[in-house]
Amino acid sequence: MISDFQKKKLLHFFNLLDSQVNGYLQIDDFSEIAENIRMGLGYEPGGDKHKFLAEKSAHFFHQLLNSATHSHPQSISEQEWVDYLDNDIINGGNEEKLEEFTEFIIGFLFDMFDDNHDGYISTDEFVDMFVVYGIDIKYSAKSFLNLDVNRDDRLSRNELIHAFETFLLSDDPKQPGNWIFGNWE
Ligand SMILES: [Ca+2]
Ligand SMILES: [Ca+2]
Repeated sequence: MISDFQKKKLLHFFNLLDSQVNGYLQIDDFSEIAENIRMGLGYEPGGDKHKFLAEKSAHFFHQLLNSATHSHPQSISEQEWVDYLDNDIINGGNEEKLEEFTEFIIGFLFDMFDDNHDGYISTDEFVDMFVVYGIDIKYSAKSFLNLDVNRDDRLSRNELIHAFETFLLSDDPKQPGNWIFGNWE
């Protein structure tokens, strides 16, 4: 069982993925995100960049749909999301599955936000994530500093993987990794 603190973080994560705010993760949430990134970065509709974002985003959702138990054919509810992460990923007792899921989430963030494909999330790219997901921007600097362990002003894949694992597993509100998606409080 996850703690109330962990649950709070998982719901924060769910709420940001649920762009259309209807309590379900559905394909529209993910096409909207691809579209918002496209507009934010000024890419042409239907162009290669847009296609890349739209395909990666749709693929991400379909992978989630394949992994989580869900009662409606094309949606994952808030409770189903929490149950999936709690029972399968966090407390499933399968280290490999946890690693795979972490790679999957961080891979998705890189596909969406590592705009210059240098293998790092810069401060600007990190701010893009806040804007696109409607995360309160006033926490972006604090969050970035918490995640940038080696203080080189960019977030590596390892820094994000480490943070995301903390976000999922830790029951300590003081851990810096809790800040990967901004203010969870
Ligand atoms: Ca980058
Ligand atoms: Ca760094």
